[in-house]
Amino acid sequence: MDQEATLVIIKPDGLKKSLTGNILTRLSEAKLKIIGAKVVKVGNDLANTHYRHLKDKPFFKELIKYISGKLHGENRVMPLVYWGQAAIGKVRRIAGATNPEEADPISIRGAYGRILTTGLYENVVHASSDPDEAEREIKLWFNPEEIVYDLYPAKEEKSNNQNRRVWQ
Ligand code: IDP
Ligand code: MG
Repeated sequence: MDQEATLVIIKPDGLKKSLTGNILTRLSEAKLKIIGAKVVKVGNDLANTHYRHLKDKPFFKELIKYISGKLHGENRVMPLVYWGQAAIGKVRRIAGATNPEEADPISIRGAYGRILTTGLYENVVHASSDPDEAEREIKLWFNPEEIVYDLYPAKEEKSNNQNRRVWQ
């Protein structure tokens, strides 16, 4: 298995419930490297772009409210890039199944997730599910200079007379 990168997002419920430390501890079991991390305020555009492939689902509106913090009065999320051998699968296993009721009780979602009365799965973390999704999501949430490794091709761009790196 090749080295690969994957995106994890600690969702607003994870931050609201002070689970950041627990989640990072669980993820450290995979022995992957964190190569990017930050705290981000999620607006509607970022939320809609991140979940655009789910826009026809009945839970989409609630999902956008959830990831943009409107269900928790907490519009922070914590995106992280993990890197290493078979990173995508390892992180998905530790995160657990999408439905927290079906997730392994010792996975992050099984331990800390719940199903809201609206039916939405409030499941604490996001994790990329395949290499294409990981690339799209990492490029959406991070600029090249916010990641320690050169994961994908980037180029210099001049803006306000300053050079900065953007994804190609
Ligand atoms: P994933 O997060 O396990 O990759 P996706 O299908 O990508 O699952 O869905 C994105 C998010 O939408 C889930 O993490 C969960 O919060 C929510 N979600 C997915 N499927 C359902 C559902 O059937 N009912 C309610 N919420 C759902
Ligand atoms: Mg998904």
